[in-house]
Amino acid sequence: MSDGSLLERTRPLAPSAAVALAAGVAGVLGSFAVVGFTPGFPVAPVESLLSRLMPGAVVTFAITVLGDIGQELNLAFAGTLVVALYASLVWVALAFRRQVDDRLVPVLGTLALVWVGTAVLTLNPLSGAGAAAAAALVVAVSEFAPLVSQLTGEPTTDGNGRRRALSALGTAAVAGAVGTAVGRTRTESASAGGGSPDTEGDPGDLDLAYDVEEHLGTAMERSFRVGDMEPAISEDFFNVSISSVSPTIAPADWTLSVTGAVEEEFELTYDDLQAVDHEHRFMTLRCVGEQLNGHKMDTALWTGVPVAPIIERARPSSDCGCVMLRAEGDDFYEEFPLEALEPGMLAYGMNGRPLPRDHGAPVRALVPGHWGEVNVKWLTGIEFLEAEADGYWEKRGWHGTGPVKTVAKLHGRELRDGQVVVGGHAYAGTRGVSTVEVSTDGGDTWNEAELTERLPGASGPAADVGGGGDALAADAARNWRYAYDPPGGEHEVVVRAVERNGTVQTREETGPAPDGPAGWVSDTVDPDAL
Ligand SMILES: Nc1nc2c(c(=O)[nH]1)N[C@H]1C(S)=C(S)[C@@H](COP(=O)(O)O)O[C@H]1N2
Ligand SMILES: [Mo]
Repeated sequence: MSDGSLLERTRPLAPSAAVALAAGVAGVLGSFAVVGFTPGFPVAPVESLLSRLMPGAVVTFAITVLGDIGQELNLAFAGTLVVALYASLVWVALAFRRQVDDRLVPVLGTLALVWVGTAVLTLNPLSGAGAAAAAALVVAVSEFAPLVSQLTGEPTTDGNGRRRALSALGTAAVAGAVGTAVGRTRTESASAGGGSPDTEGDPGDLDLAYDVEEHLGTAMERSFRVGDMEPAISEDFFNVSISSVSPTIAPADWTLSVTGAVEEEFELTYDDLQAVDHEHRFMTLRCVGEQLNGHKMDTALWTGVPVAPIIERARPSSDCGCVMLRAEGDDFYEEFPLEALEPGMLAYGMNGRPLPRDHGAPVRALVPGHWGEVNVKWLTGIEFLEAEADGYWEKRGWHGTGPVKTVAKLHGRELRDGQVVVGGHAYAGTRGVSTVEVSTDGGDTWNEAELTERLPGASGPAADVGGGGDALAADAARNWRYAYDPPGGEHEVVVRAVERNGTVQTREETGPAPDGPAGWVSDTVDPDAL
């Protein structure tokens, strides 16, 4: 039986498709092995492109109805597209095999096509090499496996197609498993301090470990733990980004450009930021797209520098009083009043460690009392505008550039000494929470909950510069809890926060779109189920 016989030429379609598909999957995991979950991963640009092209209404539906699953589906779809792309490239390489009678042709063809395809997608030759090598390995095994069996005298012809397909699948499975394992460690090292593995979570890097430890200790003391609720400082800080794969920016490569309608345009480096006095601030972030009693509201101790001196140095010259923050890494941008940015900070530390990659390493903006979206991560530009403009989310129909809405969440419940205890977090941005009221009869009667002391105010050498030099945190949530004798059977617990000026949290319910969820959180509590 020689190559190029009629039988070889008319080999059934299915095995080739299986080989192409297996090679496609191996290709994706091969690139993952080399670059991990970083922008070099070919699925990343496809996913970003899909989210960018998606009509605002579809994105809003996904956010409000599907929640995080929407983004996961998008990522899975992007992955499928890349597998399909690789499979078609491999298919082309396999088709050549029918023209040119050489087993190396589809192997080399796969190498070249997949490498170029990935490099075009990611501009990352290394990622392309990983993808190409893995895909070509699968093709090589499928090409040479039948030859090996022929040499060892096994019966061939009938089984050839199936053998090709099976050996391809087997190779893809092994390459895939190795690729996944190696890629995970790659992702971890990329996540460390914005790209340099050496700085991974090393508090010493911030040169402030002692202060921070003390602050975090205080925050833990000012926490209530009821059932599943998180303490004052979140252990699992939420994550919202337009791309599933976070940009990777090493501190040494980072610059911040200050441009636009200003007297002086300039650029700052990471070292420039480190050279000026820092401050620590407890601040809460809340996402406009979350559900009313959702978990996209968290508090951390942030370390960085006040924005005010940067604005002063630039000397804004337009009447607009508006500013655009930009992140080149994921092409995100948000516009909002300059006034809101003035008391803000540029953070490079979070809870005593370098800012994690997924939270915007090396530097993000923090805008007190405003919805999460204007707290731009991977910040690379502050542009002072002549006229107002829409941000990324506003172009998609959201209104998330204003102050956060007030909310009291119900996240914990338990039985303690025969009493029901409920608890949660209350937040009113910079308006502050003065009391939280709880009703255990569906809203007929109200009782005052216990509140934790407010978290400490900004500290560190720059604490006064940002206007945050008060003794108490200007923009941090507080914990509440309320214990009561169970009324017997299921009952409706309703919670509402009262702001410092006496304003009671709005009762009227609205969904998250377009300007954040409103209403009182209400939930059924069944003491017998606790
Ligand atoms: N560059 C960039 N910054 C961003 C986003 C983003 O997608 N890209 N998401 C915003 C949104 S919608 C929110 S709610 C917060 C979430 O911050 P976190 O992921 O650190 O919790 O980041 C904001 N900053
Ligand atoms: Mo958000």
